[in-house]
Amino acid sequence: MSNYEPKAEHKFTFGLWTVGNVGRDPFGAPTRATLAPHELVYLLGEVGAYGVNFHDNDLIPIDATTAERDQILKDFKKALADTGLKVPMATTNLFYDPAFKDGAFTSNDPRVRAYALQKTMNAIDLGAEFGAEIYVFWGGREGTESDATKDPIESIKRSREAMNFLCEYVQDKGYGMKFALEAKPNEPRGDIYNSTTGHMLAFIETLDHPEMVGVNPEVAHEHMAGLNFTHGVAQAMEAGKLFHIDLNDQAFGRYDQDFRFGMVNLKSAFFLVKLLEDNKYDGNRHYDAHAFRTEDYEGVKDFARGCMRTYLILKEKAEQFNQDAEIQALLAEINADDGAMDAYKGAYSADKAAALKAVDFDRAALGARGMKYERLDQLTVELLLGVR
Ligand code: DIG
Ligand code: MN
Ligand code: MN
Repeated sequence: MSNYEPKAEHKFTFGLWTVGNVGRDPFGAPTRATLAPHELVYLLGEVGAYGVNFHDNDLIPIDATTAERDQILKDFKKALADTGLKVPMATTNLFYDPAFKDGAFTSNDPRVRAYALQKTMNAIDLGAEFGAEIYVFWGGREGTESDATKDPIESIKRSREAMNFLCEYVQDKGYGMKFALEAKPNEPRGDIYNSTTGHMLAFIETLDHPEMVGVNPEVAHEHMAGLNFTHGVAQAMEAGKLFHIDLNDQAFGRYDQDFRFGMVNLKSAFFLVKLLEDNKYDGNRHYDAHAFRTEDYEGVKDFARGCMRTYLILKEKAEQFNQDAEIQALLAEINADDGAMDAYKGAYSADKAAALKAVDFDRAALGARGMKYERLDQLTVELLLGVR
């Protein structure tokens, strides 16, 4: 039996808000006590995580006194030193406080927009203090319930102005951080701007410093939009913009469930892990997920271990897929190329276009070919079921 124990090299990380989730939901009170940040670091150390991430207010409550802040930071730093955990990513809570009820960077109130910039600069400073190299932006409140309230083009401009300002702040401070933008289609707002990873990739290209900015796709959020998560991640990866990733799971057509990785869609989780591993993704594997509300903290540890074990088991399945002789023979046959079309590949030329227009294709034969995808997918399913 292989060893599915997490190691630092796997770069498995969790946010304080994930294992620290107290089980509150819109219809129920917390089912778990609140643990302090340093207690959560020890919990993550116990289960074998590589790193811990935080929103500014996960670590320092928004109304903390200076003395409280100093004590929290002292305890947190000691826990990091004791466990060896890193802080690879930080982010800002621009969604919980009532001040952000109408958004942060896209709020209709210019004082809120300015306060959001101030809060984010301070949170960036805090992340830099712990060596965070990735800074995530999730605009949970950047949106509308009624489009009577905001001009969507003005909202794009406000978002761009904020990102340009904050990119230059990071450059000015010499932090060397990169930004990762996280999309979500809705919840908590009726509709959230830049609703999918694809929207974010387009938005990034309109910024003054696009080289500093990538994406942080989340499984649950793309599933909420009814999309194939692996395809979105592939597009970000191919564009050199996969700066971070939020792993979890999510049934389609549901509110944001943030389930344990692989809990719902094992097959799509397999293709995601295969994509990341085949392409030697070297970023953090962040689990933005939380345990069922039914769990105590032993159950939270089960949740965290399950996230990491499932990833490692699927990583082994991907290696097995790549070494499976029958699967690989099928893929070779499916992708066979006799070179007959080589003259028409690659960049355009007038000669190439003229020659291609003169080719007489046997359309019936093209349509009659059996692709053997049923066999290939069945072999994949049987590999995942453990009978290959
Ligand atoms: C929710 O999916 C968001 C926030 O938790 C956080 O800002 C971001 C970082 O993973 N994900
Ligand atoms: Mn989510
Ligand atoms: Mn997330």
